[in-house]
Amino acid sequence: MRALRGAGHLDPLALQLRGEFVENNLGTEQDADGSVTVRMIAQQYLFIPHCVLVPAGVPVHLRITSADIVHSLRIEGTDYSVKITPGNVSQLQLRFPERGTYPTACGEFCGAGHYTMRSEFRSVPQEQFPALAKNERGNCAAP
Ligand SMILES: [Cu+2]
Repeated sequence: MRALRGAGHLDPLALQLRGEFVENNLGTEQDADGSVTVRMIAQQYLFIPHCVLVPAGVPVHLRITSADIVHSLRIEGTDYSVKITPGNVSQLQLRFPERGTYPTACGEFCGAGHYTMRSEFRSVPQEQFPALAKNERGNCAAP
């Protein structure tokens, strides 16, 4: 098991290069206990991945960091909201009981493109969530 990084030890400029938030580690990962972990990056003016596929009704552990400045992720129609700061991993426990599309938006004014900084969670019945191989990550574009 990899050592946990302490808060403030992520280099925002090196997210694509090494560590937990490299590109092929983003998206939805199935955990052994049936829950899932979602890793995302926020940056001016988008969330990566842009669309996150999750199974309905299971615990979702969100881990998100920023590549530049302070943002926040708000999930519309829910109470879920989390502040995202560069150098740190913000965590949030989510659950989407119903199938559906949950639009998200940045809740922290972050510049000219702030109002276009949107993404979505797509919750599908568990049996429609694709079975992922070990080390595979799911997203809306997956078959
Ligand atoms: Cu923002």
